Amino acid sequence: MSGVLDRLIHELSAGALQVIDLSRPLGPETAVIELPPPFAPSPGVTVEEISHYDERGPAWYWNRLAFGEHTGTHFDAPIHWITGRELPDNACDTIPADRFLGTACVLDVTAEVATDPDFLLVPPLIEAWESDHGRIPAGAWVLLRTGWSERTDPAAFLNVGEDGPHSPGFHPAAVELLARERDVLGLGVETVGTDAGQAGSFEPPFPAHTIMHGAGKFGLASLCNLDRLPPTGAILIAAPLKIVNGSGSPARVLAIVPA
Ligand code: 23J
Ligand code: MN
Repeated sequence: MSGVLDRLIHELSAGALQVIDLSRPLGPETAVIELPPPFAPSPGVTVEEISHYDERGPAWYWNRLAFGEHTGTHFDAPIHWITGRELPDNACDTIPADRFLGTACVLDVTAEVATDPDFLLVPPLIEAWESDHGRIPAGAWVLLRTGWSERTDPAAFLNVGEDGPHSPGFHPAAVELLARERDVLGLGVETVGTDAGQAGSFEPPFPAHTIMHGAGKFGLASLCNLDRLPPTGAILIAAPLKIVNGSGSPARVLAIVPA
């Protein structure tokens, strides 16, 4: 029991470390982002049986799946956004696999979001978090805990009004700080996308996509169970399918935490 990997397995089986599933179920009920016309819509999930222990396959059951790359709990690759289109190793199949693991910094704005669904994380709140927990290290995932994953009803989760969706996210200055001065691995959120609902009218539009992906960084959307993570110290595993030229992928996102 000397090596770090032996200790990891021992502590997992002894219950000193736990695996937390940060992924939501992926199925026909999964709510997908609603983009206004003239933009092409996200298609949602369809599941079609290929066989079910029947004449189509007497001893096997399997399904044909269809969905957009950005569906449910999913990973955003830099190639998703025009700002990241020319970067090296910017797609699901070319990102080096060691970048699918990182430490997680969890910033809790649940109380603020409870009274303001359009709440945005701003730089002073990042600095306040750092004075409590230490500087966000390079290569860390920054996870925004909002409580939004408790909205299991699709309409409440998307929260679309006449003036578009209302959901929390990051102020452009916060994204700039995290991308350029902290050199994070990426941003993770409980909402349908990494940008706030109203972010289409920000400057720049969709800063969590425009700035992060332009800097070669990633996104994770529709996470859950962030309330089960410590502010620091969790290890996150978030690997997209190895889709050739993929802009993103549903992912099983896991965290390893002290029990
Ligand atoms: C496509 C267009 C705009 C946005 C998105 C997708 C996402 O949020 C996403 O899932 O990456 S804002
Ligand atoms: Mn996405």
